[in-house]
Amino acid sequence: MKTQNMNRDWIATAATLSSALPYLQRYTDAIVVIKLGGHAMGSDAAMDSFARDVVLMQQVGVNPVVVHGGGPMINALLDKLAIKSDFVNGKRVTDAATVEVVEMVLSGLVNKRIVQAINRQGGRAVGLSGKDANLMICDQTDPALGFVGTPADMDTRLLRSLFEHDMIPVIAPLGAGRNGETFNVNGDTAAGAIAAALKADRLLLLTDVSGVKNAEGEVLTELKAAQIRQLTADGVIAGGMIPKTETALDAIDGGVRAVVILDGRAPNACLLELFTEHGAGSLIRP
Ligand code: X2W
Repeated sequence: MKTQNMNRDWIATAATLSSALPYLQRYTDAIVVIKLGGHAMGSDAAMDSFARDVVLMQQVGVNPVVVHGGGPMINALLDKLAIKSDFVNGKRVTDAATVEVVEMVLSGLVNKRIVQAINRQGGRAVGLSGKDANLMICDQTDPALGFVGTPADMDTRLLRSLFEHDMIPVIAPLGAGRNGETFNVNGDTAAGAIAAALKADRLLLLTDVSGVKNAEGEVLTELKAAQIRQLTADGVIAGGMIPKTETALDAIDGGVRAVVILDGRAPNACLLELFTEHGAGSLIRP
């Protein structure tokens, strides 16, 4: 027998769906690039929940693109192989042995885990790296970093043809060099470059912090690019947040309409951001 409580739950569900209508309409045909960092990839249950959100987005007319990291997973395999690894300004110093491990872990293990999770929720995800169809041709960032690349020439035709077929690109942050090299690209940098090349409506940077904070430690829910520059000059934005805010500013300069830095560990973080009045994390606009 059905109880009244259950009825009340259904009524609440229907009300939630109804209140989402203006947001669903706003995002029809929108391109939303989602950066899933290694630290934001938790348990299988959390991955399934993320995958469900991505499939729901696609189902309601958004074109989602997932760009992932996997720094902790690369560290784990480098440790097993007894290969030492250092970071300079948030970028991994990448020699010839290291770049092979980076490609194996990112394009292999991590990429396929995400693809499979999305497909298990009824989506059709396709795993790629920046090498596929010349999506992301890179220049060397700095000889001192070895095989670390900066995205230079982008070709998004493959992504657009996947959108036409309702397929969801899942992209590992590796790029080809002009002389046959493999370049390791910081995941945030890759997501920003792909979002800019697509002139995306939103870039969601899913991380393990709740957003950009002011000097009092409160999350700022809406910021202009100029405020980011000021907070950085004042030393309020510091440490690991700097690569995120730099990516956000570059993406906005490159034509992305808005960037959101949010906690990917929060349940349904992407849905909360896109389809409710509440939003989540810090929204950065030009
Ligand atoms: C990163 C790529 C993975 C990444 C690395 O080797 O760790 C560089 O540092 P997260 O999980 O997003 O940090 N590449 C050049 O960015 O992973």
